[in-house]
Amino acid sequence: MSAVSDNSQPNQIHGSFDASGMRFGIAVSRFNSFITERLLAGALEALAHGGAKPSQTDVVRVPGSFEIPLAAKKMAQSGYDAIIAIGCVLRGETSHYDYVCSEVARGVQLAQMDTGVPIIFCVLTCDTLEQAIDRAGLKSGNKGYDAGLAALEMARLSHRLNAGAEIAAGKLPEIR
Ligand code: INI
Repeated sequence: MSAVSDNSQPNQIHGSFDASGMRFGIAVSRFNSFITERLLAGALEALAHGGAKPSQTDVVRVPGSFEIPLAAKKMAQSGYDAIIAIGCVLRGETSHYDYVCSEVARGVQLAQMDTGVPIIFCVLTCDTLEQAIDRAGLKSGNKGYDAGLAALEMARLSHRLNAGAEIAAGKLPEIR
């Protein structure tokens, strides 16, 4: 029986924040563009910090958050390494808010599970405009920037997990 050395450790598989060789797609809602354009700027800043050139990213605009899942899914099917979904839903006087929130979250998750491409969820769901402003670069940081970092990390991690067979065999391949 082969003995495993006492100090052997499991392989650690993780992403990184290096954009080299990656293509990113961003689906942005025009509804509440005062907020979503700030989130977009944050996401682009994070991608640039990862080394992404502007030509590595395509930005697609959709009317509202409800339209994000379809655009994100079509982008995920067309060769991007990660997608960022950006929207902002503000609670109104009717139940419309609840339908838009639940459908955009459900649709984005379905799209990423169907395609196997990471889709980062950067859709703010807030009770007030003030809460949204805080999360779009004021008191609570910029959630778009956080989404950009998540896209970098998940794009790389996804490539590494796609090479899972070789990793399982202990042969770490040249992973881009
Ligand atoms: N879309 C948003 O992105 N945010 C909102 O706050 C919002 N509200 O409040 O109505 C909103 N509605 C539009 C919706 O996303 C669709 O574009 C529309 O219903 C057409 O399908």
